[in-house]
Amino acid sequence: MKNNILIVLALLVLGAGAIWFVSQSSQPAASDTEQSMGASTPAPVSDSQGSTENITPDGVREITIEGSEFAFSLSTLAFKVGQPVRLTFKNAGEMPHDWVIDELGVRTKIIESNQEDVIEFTPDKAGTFEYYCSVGKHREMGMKGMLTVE
Ligand SMILES: [Cu+2]
Repeated sequence: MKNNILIVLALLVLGAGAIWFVSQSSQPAASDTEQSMGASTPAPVSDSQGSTENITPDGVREITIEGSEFAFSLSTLAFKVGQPVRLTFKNAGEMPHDWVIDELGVRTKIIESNQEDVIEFTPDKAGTFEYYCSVGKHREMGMKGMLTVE
């Protein structure tokens, strides 16, 4: 008697397993494509919104700029007087680089390839200022850009 119950239970488990297996194997075609489409669609959106700049809840402007031979990833920037900036400078090149604005007294460290330096500053005056790399002749070779502060 006990053996019979065990056999019935075993058959139930096997039956449930078989039903589960069939329902699993019949679905992936649809759900996989949906998932991969769902995963790939939002990614570019968040990239284009978040990769280079963002404003934190406490009003800090976050921005990322990359330097390489011999240019910055952004050739123009616009900041606001009095709004704090948290700037991440990434060296995407092979040589050491930095990011400098003389008029605002702002500069990152000179960083090696694949390094990054984060600086925080608050522009205290309006104007148009050139930012540049102070290493070697990089500035003359095009490692510069225009910052407008309003
Ligand atoms: Cu440089």
